[in-house]
Amino acid sequence: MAANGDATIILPTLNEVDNIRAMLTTLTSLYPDQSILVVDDDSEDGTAAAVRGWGGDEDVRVVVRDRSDRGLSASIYDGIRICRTPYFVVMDCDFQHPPGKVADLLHEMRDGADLTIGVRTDRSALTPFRRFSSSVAHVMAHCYLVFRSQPTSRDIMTGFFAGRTEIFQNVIEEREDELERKGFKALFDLLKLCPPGIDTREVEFDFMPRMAGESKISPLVIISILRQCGRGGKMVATLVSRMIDRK
Ligand SMILES: Nc1nc2c(ncn2[C@@H]2O[C@H](COP(=O)(O)OP(=O)(O)O)[C@@H](O)[C@H]2O)c(=O)[nH]1
Ligand SMILES: [Mg+2]
Repeated sequence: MAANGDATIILPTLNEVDNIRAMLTTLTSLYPDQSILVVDDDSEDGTAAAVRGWGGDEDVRVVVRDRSDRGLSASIYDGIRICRTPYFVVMDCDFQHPPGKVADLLHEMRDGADLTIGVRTDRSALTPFRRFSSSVAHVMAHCYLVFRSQPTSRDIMTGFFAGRTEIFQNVIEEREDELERKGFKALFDLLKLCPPGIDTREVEFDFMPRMAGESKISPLVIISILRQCGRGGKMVATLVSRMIDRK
């Protein structure tokens, strides 16, 4: 990636062929100097081929991951790991995170932030059950972060955030064993494991409805969050999963 911009926009994808071209067109027109890295989990629908055939822009790359290691968080960590710009931005490729808001995240980063979190204000695009489970998961995660004296946020469950690459590449390398690679909420792990004194900021945005396709997030996301809450959380998550399996 030879872009002269200072950021890489990381787009994790799983079966997003109906969104990816429009997202690339939008991002490259808004941010022509920045790099775009699509981290695809070997989608069956041709998402990676769509990126390759998109127009040959050398600042738009796709990495296809091995199916045996499928996972949203794992894709995000791998994207950050190979990022070559001072900043990175993680966002969905389904237009739920407004592309125009990337500029606001990067503004905070250039102003000295180490981590800038996109906080969802209007969540009406979520079903009531998703809203409820997201709130419960947020409270659990928030208590855990406060207990460990780590930075927290008004929206730990968001998938829209920007970070200083060097800091988070170190976290991912040095704390690899503590990352929940199969999880959905990478930001929670990064908040848990980052140096406690980092400069963390927030930018508000309205969470939009998906442009096309369907959500891949399991309604049992709460169990996955529990798994991210230390040894005790993992034990409870295992118990709950067994109870559900028995039904
Ligand atoms: N690489 C990868 N991307 C994923 C996976 N699951 C979801 N995604 C992508 O992550 C983003 C958020 O997923 P989505 O299903 O929209 O979650 P929601 O917005 O919480 O309903 C989208 O761009 C998805 O294509 C996965 O297992 N691997
Ligand atoms: Mg989405």
